[in-house]
Amino acid sequence: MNIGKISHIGIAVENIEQHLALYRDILGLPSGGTEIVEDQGVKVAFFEVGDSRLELLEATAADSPVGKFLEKRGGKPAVHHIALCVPDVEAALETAKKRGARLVDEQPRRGAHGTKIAFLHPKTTGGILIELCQEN
Ligand code: CMX
Repeated sequence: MNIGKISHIGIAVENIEQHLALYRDILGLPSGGTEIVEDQGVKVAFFEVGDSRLELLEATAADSPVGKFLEKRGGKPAVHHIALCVPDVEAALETAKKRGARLVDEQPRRGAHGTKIAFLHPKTTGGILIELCQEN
């Protein structure tokens, strides 16, 4: 599958603004600003950590994946997914499927910053939502 590195770790929060004090001010991580990803029903904020990033995810609709995830946890922030960099997301999906993973996305979708992304279902990945992410 040729995984290069961790692209980012997604953390679900109810309100991104309320968490800037930690990630931007206390930890002092450089921020890439915020972006709405319509396709995924989220507003995201990225913080650079070396070559990888932390991604805060705020739901833009209650029935979106992040909205449902937070509702189940009583609104408490929690790690939502781990994103792994792959050079070719279509090829990685095909390999993952052949090796027994259930795909959430049969075809890649558009992620933040123009990336191509696709998810593997947590039911077949030990309860951890894994995103495959092609950054360019
Ligand atoms: N991590 C681990 N398990 C998760 C999960 C997550 N992030 N999200 C949902 N689940 C689990 C639920 O706990 C539930 O488990 P149980 O059956 O044991 O209770 C099960 O998956 C089904 O949960 P659900 O709330 O009924 O949700 P759906 O089946 O409707 O959807 C999923 C689950 C994974 C298919 C959906 O969340 C999805 O499509 N995720 C991929 C897209 C996404 O998460 N986008 C947001 C991020 C976008 C970005 O980074 O840009």
